[in-house]
Amino acid sequence: MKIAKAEVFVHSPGRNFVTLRITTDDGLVGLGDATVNGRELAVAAYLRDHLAPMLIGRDAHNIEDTWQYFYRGSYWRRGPITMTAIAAIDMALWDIKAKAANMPLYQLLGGASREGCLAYGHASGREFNEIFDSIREHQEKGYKAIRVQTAIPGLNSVYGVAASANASAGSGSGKGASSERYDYEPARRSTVPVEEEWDTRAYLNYIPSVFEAVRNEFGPDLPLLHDGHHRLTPIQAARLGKSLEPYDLFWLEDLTPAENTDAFRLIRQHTTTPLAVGEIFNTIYDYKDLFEEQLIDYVRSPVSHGGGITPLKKIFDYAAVYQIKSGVHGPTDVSPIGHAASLHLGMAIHNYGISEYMQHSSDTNDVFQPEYTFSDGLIRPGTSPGLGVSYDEKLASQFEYEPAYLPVNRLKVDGTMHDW
Ligand code: GCO
Ligand code: MG
Repeated sequence: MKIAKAEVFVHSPGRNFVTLRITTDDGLVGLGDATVNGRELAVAAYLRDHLAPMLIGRDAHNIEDTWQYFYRGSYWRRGPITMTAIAAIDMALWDIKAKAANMPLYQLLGGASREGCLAYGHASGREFNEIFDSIREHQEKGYKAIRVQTAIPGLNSVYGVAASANASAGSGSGKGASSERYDYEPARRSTVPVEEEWDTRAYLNYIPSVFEAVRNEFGPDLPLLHDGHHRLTPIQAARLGKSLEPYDLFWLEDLTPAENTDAFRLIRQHTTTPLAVGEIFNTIYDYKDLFEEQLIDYVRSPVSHGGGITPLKKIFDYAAVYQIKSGVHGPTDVSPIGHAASLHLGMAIHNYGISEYMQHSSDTNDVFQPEYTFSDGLIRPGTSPGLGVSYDEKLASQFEYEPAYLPVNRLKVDGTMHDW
């Protein structure tokens, strides 16, 4: 089963996605998600110009060897662009192998360890009542765990907070729904990023009151999560973890800039709030010390940014040694192919924890036709062979790529560039 074709598509059904399609000489097709939000064309070029020609003629069955060939063989290892490109190849080859075996992918990865994968949704609001409504809306849609993000008094806009109350989760429909989603998850279409302001003191002082209000309104049972988006220093993160302990969070995510993993030692000394990190990590080496010193509780890497199914399975197995679980990144900039890949892996591993699941717009779903379903808090993969996702190239080509960027932050007090 030789690889005959490797094509790269960059289109924008709802938002920008980079998609790899590998076809074998016997006609099997595998899909890979190569999307890096705001840097799409860099991955597309890396794949199209450098990796795709080397794929032609390789045996599509030899997934481990192909992964090592691109990881070890390139000399230039690691990094989000490289690893996302390799991840897309890996995903597509697993899709093909599962189709050749006539099985949904999770069967090849060890079979189902659970009925479905617990998912959390995103609630947000500008003030308490809006947050409560958004939580209720998510509960009505079936979510059993909810991330809560809030506006901060004195700041114009805060990343991760819906611009309007009706821009939160939902199935959405038509192009209007897609553009609303841009406000919610602000990768705005523009040639330069929008600039937002940030004030850590205001954030730290305000946030405990939000979780106190949410707990008073919804009681002790609802699992609540929160994302810090890398904006704190280690001691500020420690303070946040400690101040939120009375509200029993499921996790606090990305409190400090991710490259300084030493920060977790300090944070961990001060708080029992569980910690999640890794959505911008791309190899096992990013996690090694965090695992061995038991400094985190959840691994955030999705298949698409963690190098593929092949290495992420190893990362999860390594995490299991330390009772650390998966908590995979699942925003809308991970395409349905990437979601499906993480989902199949999540079905199979023992140490599954939770997945983020922001629902895609109808334009996105029309192009990718994902088979997975969401109900009663769980996402379930379909039953068809492979990943259970397809790609309608003709429809996709109607949505042209347009540059879109995450916002950048400057400190409100003096305009200094701040961390993501
Ligand atoms: C999350 C995130 C996202 C990312 C975005 C980057 O869902 O937890 O932090 O909102 O910022 O996916 O592309
Ligand atoms: Mg995050």
